[in-house]
Amino acid sequence: MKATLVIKNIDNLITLKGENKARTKEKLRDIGIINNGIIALNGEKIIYVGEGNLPPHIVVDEDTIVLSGVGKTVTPGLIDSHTHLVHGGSRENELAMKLKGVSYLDILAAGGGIHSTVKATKEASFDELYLKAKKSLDIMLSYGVTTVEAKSGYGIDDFSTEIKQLEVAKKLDEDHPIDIVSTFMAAHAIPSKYKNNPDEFVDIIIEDMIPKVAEKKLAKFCDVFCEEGVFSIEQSRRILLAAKEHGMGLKLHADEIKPLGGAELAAELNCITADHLIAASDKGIKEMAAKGVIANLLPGTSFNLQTGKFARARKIIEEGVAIAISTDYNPGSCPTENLLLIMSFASLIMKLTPEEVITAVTINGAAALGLEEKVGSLEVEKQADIVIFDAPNLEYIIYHFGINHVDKVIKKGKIVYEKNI
Ligand code: IZC
Ligand code: ZN
Repeated sequence: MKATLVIKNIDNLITLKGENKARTKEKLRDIGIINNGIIALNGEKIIYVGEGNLPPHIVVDEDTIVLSGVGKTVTPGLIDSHTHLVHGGSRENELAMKLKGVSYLDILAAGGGIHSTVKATKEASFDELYLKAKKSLDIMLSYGVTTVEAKSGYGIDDFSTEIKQLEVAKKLDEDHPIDIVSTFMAAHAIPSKYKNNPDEFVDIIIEDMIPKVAEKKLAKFCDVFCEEGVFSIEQSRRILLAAKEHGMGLKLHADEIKPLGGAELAAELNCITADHLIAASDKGIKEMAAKGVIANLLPGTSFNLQTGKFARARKIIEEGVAIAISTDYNPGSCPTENLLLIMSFASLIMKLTPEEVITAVTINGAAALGLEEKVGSLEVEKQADIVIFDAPNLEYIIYHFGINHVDKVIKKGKIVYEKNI
């Protein structure tokens, strides 16, 4: 078979070879490294992964692009499985309040926070939202990210804005090298109009919005911000059960700030992920392990909220829960697209090993989006989404933090980003 692209003499080829499912416990550290590795692609697919030279049945001719992997570390394309990508405006005005100690939930309760982004997103045109999100995707791609989840949630009761966000994400999925997976999240804040009767808004989400989003096939998943002063456990349960009936996968912003029992609810409903989990209880973590719910950990948000509290990642792993790691890119609680920085936070602050971190942003990130059969590891037949790092080993990428070590990004077999130095 003809190879269209080959990377040879790769110092550290990190394959993540193994079962196409979220990895737990010691399997989180089994990342399938090949020294002096070689990988061959044909079109969008991987056709060979091994050590040394290619076997005779893989044909290299004058049309084959051949790249050197000397001094390089190669990984699967990184997956950012929790972002609020499409939004208008930004919230740097909150910095002064944060520095004075005003909390995220206090800013929200005072009508700021998410509500100010709702206003900016309503006012922005489709094209403005598209160009802003595209700029973020270009940054993400430069950091080695090849698949991104994007939530709506800045229209809340204004359904046309929710749809506008999802349609922007859909168009970007078509136009941009990065694959985008959409999540419907009108349940992101209680609109001021429904402050005194939030259940009425919950009814609207269930009866009007979810059926229409499902019919238009605009979202693979549904998510709820289950938090004190936002959506209660009971309201979150009702919304997610309705989404399930309409064929959507379930996600939950669980126990981010207050310990409401979000982890327990995610387990009860068989959510694909429970995200944040900073205040998750021991019981909730155990129940997630029993049900195979993936913990999506977002240390950049803890850093930005300045509470000093991070998810208990080591405990979560010990209990047998699979972990993913994401940026949570959003204009309020984590305004960065830089997944590499978040990976360093996951290691340096949450005490994850580099092996656990890379697994969390590749095969486990893929599983967090239901894409584990297609991406997340470098194996024959998988989609050729690959990052070449200008780094001698994985530890170096995590340890030498805040720097972009990406040399090239390959998406569906094509070089889509190259560092220009
Ligand atoms: O805009 O504040 N946590 N939702 C829940 C967010 C953060 C995004 C935001
Ligand atoms: Zn979020």
